[in-house]
Amino acid sequence: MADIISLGGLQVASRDELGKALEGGGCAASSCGSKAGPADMDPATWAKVKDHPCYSEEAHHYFARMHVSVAPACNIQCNYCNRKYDCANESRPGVVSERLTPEQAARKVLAVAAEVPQLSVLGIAGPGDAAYDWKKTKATFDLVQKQLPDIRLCLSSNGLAMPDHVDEIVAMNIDHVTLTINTLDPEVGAQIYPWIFFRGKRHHGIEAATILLDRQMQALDMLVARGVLVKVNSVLIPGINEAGMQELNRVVKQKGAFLHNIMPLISDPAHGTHFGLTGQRGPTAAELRAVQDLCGDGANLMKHCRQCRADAVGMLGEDRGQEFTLDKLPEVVEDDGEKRAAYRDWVAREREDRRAAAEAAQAEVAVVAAPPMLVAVCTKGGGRINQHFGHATEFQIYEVDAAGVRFITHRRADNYCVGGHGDGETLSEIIRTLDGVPVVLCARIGEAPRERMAAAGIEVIDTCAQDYIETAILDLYASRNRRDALTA
Ligand code: CLF
Ligand code: SF4
Repeated sequence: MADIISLGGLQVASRDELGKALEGGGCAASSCGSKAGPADMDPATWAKVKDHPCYSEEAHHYFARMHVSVAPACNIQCNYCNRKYDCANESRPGVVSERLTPEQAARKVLAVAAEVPQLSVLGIAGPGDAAYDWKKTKATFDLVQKQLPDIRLCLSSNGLAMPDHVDEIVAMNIDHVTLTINTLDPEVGAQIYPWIFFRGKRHHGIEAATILLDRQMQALDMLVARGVLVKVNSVLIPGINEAGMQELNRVVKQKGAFLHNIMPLISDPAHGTHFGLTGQRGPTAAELRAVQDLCGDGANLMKHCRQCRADAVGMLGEDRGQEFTLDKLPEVVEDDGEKRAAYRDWVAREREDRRAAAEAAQAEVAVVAAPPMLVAVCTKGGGRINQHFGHATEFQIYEVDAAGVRFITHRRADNYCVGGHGDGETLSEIIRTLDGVPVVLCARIGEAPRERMAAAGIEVIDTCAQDYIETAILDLYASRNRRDALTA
């Protein structure tokens, strides 16, 4: 008898059926717009990133991560952090995650792996510092590696303790490490870090920032030299560190960082952080984009970060953490990895198909001489336009021109449709959120919201349901420009 494979709400009888079920009933055209694909790097690096939703923009359409919050101790103070909450170097501030022992965490990872075939990475990203609270980090990773050798391990740190653990990190096959580096200038650092605790002593001001920066650079050099992929996170703090961001980007690229993730400061008095209480604001979307654009020639930028929770579970942009809280975990979990293997086979085929179609669609726009266009997309994952407008809680924003299609950012909004009814106030908010974006592609939209969006100057198109995102955008851009040329 064929094995039944269950994926979310789907139950299918074979790997081929799993593929079909995930593809949906849509058009066969496909594309891959991610510029960082196998053609852009050596095979060993591609093998490390192809299933990692944070290190590969393309992979974030297919793969899920989960975090476990096991290492709460921290050795520095950041002015954007309140220790009651998650580590704001990687996660959304003002959120409290469920703290676990290494044994509880390993049980949770097993339970999630059995239910979520997209799971490819386990990360430890606060609260606290995974390299400083090392014993708990290591114990967790050791347990998980024994049970689930196909799950990649990933950790995030402020870097101060990191040089002490590089040998173990390499020995444990942890091949993805995030270092948060906010500045190269100790005087700027002193405005971000009031103190650090290093080698049994507390340091303040410029002295503290100098030690931290030296250790961060040492950690970056050591990890890169040992073949670990390093992502550098930088929290963009207007008026404090934005002037040095381009130089920071250049230096981390020169030192071999794989990605640079420039994240907006999220500051709110309710979070009780120094910056929140003293009125330090975060950057606007335009300010963040301007800094990212300045860094275009430096380290590859990550633009799809969702600043997720320290106990997040699922695809980036979704959080299934509440389905897997400690009280809901089964005592015994059976997992043979079959569902994950089937899913990965399907993704490999799907990616090839997308790439072939992308090349064809790209050829159509290569001759277009027109300004770039922004397009918002509603998607549930799989790289397809497969979400109802009313269900979208975020819009993925792409830019297209003759050079091709590029992911720019995501913009969050409450979903318009709740309990089968549209909410006019939410629609007004969505219109504000989509400021400057003239077109939305979605799987479906009702007539009433379509008309209101059109009145606000935003066209919503639902004739490309289930198409691959990049192909649909390229086709739209090419056909618009053909039409404009005919009517000129
Ligand atoms: Fe987690 Fe971070 Fe690893 Fe990803 S998250 S430890 S690298 S597995 Fe990813 Fe989340 Fe952004 Fe982090 S979207 S907050 S970058
Ligand atoms: Fe908070 Fe993370 Fe900074 Fe520690 S490293 S103070 S947990 S933001």
